[in-house]
Amino acid sequence: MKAGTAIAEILKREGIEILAGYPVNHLFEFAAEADIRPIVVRQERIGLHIADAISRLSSGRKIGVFCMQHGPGAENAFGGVAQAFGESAPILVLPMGYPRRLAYVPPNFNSVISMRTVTKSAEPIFLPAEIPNIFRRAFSRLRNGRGGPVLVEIPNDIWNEEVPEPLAYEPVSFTRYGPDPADVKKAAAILAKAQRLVIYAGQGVHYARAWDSLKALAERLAAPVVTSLGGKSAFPETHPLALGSGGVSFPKTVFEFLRKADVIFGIGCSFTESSFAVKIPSGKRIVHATLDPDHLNKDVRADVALVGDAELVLQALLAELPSARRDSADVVGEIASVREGWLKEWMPKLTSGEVPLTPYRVIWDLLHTVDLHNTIITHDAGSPRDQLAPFWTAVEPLSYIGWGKTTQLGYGLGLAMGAKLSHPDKLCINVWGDSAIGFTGMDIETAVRERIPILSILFNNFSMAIELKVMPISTQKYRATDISGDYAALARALGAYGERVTTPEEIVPAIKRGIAETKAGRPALLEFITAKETGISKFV
Ligand SMILES: Cc1ncc(C[n+]2csc(CCOP(=O)(O)OP(=O)(O)O)c2C)c(N)n1
Ligand SMILES: [Mg+2]
Repeated sequence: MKAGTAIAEILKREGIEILAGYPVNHLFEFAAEADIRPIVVRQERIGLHIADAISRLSSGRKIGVFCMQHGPGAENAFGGVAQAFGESAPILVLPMGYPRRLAYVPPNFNSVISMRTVTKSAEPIFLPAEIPNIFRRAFSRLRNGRGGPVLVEIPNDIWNEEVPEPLAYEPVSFTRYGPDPADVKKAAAILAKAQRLVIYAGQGVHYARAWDSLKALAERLAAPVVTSLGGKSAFPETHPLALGSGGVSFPKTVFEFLRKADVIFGIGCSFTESSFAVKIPSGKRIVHATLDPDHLNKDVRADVALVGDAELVLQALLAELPSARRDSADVVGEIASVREGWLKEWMPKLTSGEVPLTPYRVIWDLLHTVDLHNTIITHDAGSPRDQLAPFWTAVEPLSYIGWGKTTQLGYGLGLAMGAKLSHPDKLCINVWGDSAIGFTGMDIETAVRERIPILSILFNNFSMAIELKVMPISTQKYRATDISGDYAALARALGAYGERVTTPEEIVPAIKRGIAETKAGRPALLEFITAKETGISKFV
């Protein structure tokens, strides 16, 4: 069998149904022959972001795959691979490579060499007969341990070479690993004795599908739960013990409870120090449970470390802890009162009748218009992230795609498209600003052409508002932070539904029209003309 046929057959056996990418890469043809649907994007980053969402929303059970050309395609894909690396998203990246005799000759771009710093592993194919071994290694890395892009470079001169038959490939298995029982005992003792325990849940809870166990532990210990941005929606934010998520911005509940905590239990998180993660206050006892031992004592020192799958860790702790539930009345009352005070302060913005609109009013109206149980939403980089995350109430696991280890403008569109491909029956939304659309906006055409009816919520304030405080002189002297565009018209020109909204009364009706369009199979972009809002919910 031909090398190309063998690779497509391996993908098929691994359950791959979609191949996102940008030509030329001959895998498209071999894969289409094997009934794997191609999604051809308008630029490489978007395809990687689509693959990223496919992996995330299946907790890594269905792997997102992306292919691109050698040279320019691979060069242009670097950003998307780096974003997935920052986010630990397990995606399979399949660049074509220069013919083997030229692959290591400058100035040819060699993906294996150049992307090694942003991949979990990167391996070239030299011998067709090795294809099953190479992909067995690749899928094992994708399915086990902490995620990240895994790259296999396919030289352009290998496609039609022979692979021995029958093809020796069986899908690889998942393996979970759990914590040392001695450490579980120590951790349980600390958690049981804590006076003001806070649970900090990261995206490892999503990958382990440990949502029920997290809830059981929080309820057993009457412990409030904060999530990282990546962990958002791992704990229902309508639960009386929910504090909300921590990023650049966060609800006051997050700040108050972390500040007053005596013990913080991190589960499925890296505790990475980042501008996009809430600061972990010093002087706390830390119990850190993570899949990756490399995360231990990286940015935050752990008093007790638990290495393993979040579900196995939580199950082990639940078995070790006293089975009686602690009374949660006091802590629940305290959370409710802090939240109430905080929301009261924000209510004027959230319900503002101002023109230009405040983005907060749009977010608030959106939150109260959609069916939260059937919605998946993601933010973009910059202000829209910081405006949306504290106020969006995620009720179902994986209903919020949060991110922020690195934050490339334009990431949200591809994520929403990957979400819609994974869940055609759900409303999939990306919320972005007029800077973000500048990066990936042309791929609205991909959403139209590939029948991926997402709802795009755009805040157009004709500015990079978040940079106003950073660039006051350049703004005043040269208007360097001004940008402009008619993005509803752009969406229409690309075949989507596009509507510009300028008044508060039109917000909800426009959202309803947008949703109706998506239900009829057409992507919709609602362009809200907003103020240059720079206020965010933040406490120090
Ligand atoms: C690729 C990339 N380049 C630069 C940045 C830095 N950055 C973050 S937000 C932002 C501007 C955001 O403007 P906009 O999306 O219009 O939101 P606004 O602040 O105006 O509400 C910039 C330049 C980034 N996140 N990603
Ligand atoms: Mg803007």
